[in-house]
Amino acid sequence: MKKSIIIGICALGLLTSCNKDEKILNTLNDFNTSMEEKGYHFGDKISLPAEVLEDAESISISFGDKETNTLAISPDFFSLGDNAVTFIIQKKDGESLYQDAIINVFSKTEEKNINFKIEKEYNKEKVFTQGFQIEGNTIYESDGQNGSSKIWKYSLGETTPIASTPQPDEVFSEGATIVGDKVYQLTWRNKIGFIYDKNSLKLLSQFDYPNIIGEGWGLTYNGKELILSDGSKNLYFLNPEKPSEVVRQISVAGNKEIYDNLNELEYHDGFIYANVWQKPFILKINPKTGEVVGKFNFTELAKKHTTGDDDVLNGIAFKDGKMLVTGKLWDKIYEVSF
Ligand SMILES: [Ca+2]
Repeated sequence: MKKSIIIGICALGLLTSCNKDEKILNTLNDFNTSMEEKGYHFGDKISLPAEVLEDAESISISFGDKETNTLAISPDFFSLGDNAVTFIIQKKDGESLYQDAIINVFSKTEEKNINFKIEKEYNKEKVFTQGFQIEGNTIYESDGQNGSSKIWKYSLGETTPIASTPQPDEVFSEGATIVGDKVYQLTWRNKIGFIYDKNSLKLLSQFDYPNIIGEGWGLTYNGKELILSDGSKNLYFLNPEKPSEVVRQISVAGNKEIYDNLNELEYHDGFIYANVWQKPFILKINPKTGEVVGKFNFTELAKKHTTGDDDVLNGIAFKDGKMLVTGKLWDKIYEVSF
């Protein structure tokens, strides 16, 4: 009889403790969910509800490979955009509680809508535009899809190739950019990039992707580093001499919005311009922080060409300070001043 009472008390004790733990975790989960839309900015502190704090000896946030116990939104731990983390509550009784959460970090200032004017339009060969750049009056373009991928160049407004190099059938071409007297070109899931002679577009060599990069999407060059998008919210900076290593990376977000699916890119005058896949927007991004400072809305232009999932806005180049924009399977290039 005595034995069963003791067991009964223990079980009751455990149950109370279990209920309390569950309540703490539910409160934490509700709090984190409520903060997702509002998000945080760098420098903010995470003010957890009193119920979460009262039994805690310490609370840390784990990112898997690193951990912080300051509850501060520091760029040393958090990136712009969504961060998948685990809260670890070390309780005063020695037990630990774990709760997964998404913490969104947004840029402090709101991205401006950039006013623009369409000055001119040029005819264009309908190809699956994945990489797009101009030097002088010559367009260098990477054309995608398995079985018909190529790198080619032609004069703006023309459709006759000056030079063209096809890829093997299993290669799906993606972003491309000019680096000195060479052209670098990405592939989608082949995990290799190609380097061509800019003049002849003859293949010179190829390179493997850094391990962290699963897919190649957009590519540009800031005069020192290649900048690569992989369809996520991240942009990767690579040394063109050692393109199989990532030098650094940034994540891209605006004031209220995370932008992933970053696609075709162009570096111009201190900023990165990026298409967002299947969206009629071009973002202007601070290359140091990843903050979106401005946004072009090309909805009206996209309406003229976009009929499905494939024929979307995708192609940014700069010619004499004006932006050239086009899309996959579009038969026009537009010259835009802003
Ligand atoms: Ca481009």
